[in-house]
Amino acid sequence: MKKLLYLLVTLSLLLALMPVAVASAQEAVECDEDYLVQADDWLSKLADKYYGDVLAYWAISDATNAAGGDYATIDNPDLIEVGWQLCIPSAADAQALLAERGGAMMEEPAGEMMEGGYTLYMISKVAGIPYFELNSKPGGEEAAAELGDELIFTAPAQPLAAEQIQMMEAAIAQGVDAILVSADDDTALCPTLQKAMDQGIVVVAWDSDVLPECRQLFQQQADPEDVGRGQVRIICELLGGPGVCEGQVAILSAAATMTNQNTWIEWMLDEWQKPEYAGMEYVGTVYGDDVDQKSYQEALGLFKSYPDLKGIISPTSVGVAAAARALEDQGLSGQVLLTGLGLPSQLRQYVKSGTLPKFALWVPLDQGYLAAYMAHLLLEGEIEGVPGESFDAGRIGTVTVDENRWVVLGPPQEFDINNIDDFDF
Ligand code: RAM
Repeated sequence: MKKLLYLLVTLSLLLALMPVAVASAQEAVECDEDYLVQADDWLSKLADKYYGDVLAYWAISDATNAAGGDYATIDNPDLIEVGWQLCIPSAADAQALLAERGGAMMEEPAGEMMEGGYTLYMISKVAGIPYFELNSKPGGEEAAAELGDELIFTAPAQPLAAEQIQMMEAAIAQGVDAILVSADDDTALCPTLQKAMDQGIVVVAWDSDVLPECRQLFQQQADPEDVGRGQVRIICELLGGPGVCEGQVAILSAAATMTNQNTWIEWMLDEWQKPEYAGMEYVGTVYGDDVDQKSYQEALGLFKSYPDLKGIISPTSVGVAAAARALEDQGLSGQVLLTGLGLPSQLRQYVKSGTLPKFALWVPLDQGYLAAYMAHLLLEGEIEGVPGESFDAGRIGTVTVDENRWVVLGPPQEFDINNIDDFDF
């Protein structure tokens, strides 16, 4: 057990806002226990274990940050890493820390935690995907900066609805103004999102939808029918063209619960019924969960299960990059043709080597921007999110809410050897 001087860590915000309160919050606290973070740990889970209250996670976060030395520095309580050393204060100390923090936060009216703006909590499917972190995130931040909001961009360590739920519950407890989610599951998130809406929190789904009753609007990247039909059209083109294309073709998807991939696949299978694809045999879909290694292994599995495989469609930025690598590692480039949805920056080399002659995407930076813009306008009451409503979305221009309460970004763009060097996202 280590004795340490604790300086309450609502830090600069409070220092600026409440100098008197902060001065009085200086006190000595002890780490009742040191805790090393294990796989699958979450601060709220530990708070539940030690204090019987998932919302007491701030006490662990604040005490750990104050502890210094070998203890971790927690910038975002939603993201802790295996091996980090945490300071677990006694229940009494934890209560005192929460009282200080709660009291301080209550000084700020809900919805006005940041000066002059809203707090937008934007969550993607899983951490570590360039599509999200190098594109959707800066897009969301760009809109938030323009509109005077704060955007917190985060993601679960694994592509699991249970982790998204836990993170969103914590965000609700912290009093965010809007939740923007790319869903790992269309139904499992619903009770949490409905609770958020009941509390007046704006809910916008983006990229991967939830059931319509669980969000106000959905930022749809492109018409899913165009995306799905387009993927089958492209693989047929790569295998000889309509009426000629033939051979076994498989789909390598993300996770089986992910709405956007599932919707695209429905449209692919519908397109596949057309007579011009009669020679192409759909052999099935495998799931790489939007995790690189799993996707790579699933691609290898396909090569093994279907030695005569002629084509793969991978409608996920993670899957398509992993499949391209697997094809080249196995010397199958050109023998099994690949298309999918992915980032030009990740796929350029495979277009040039002929492994992936053509693929599609929209501009994910714009997707993040539009989603944040929509959340802001709902918060301002400038839009209600009802079908038929048109509004100005900054640099995107005028957009319209359709009958599904989707706001569609635009048609997908196709990339091949002729234009791949024109795109750097
Ligand atoms: C992955 C994710 C995302 C999808 C893109 C195409 O990054 O699955 O949801 O929109 O691929």
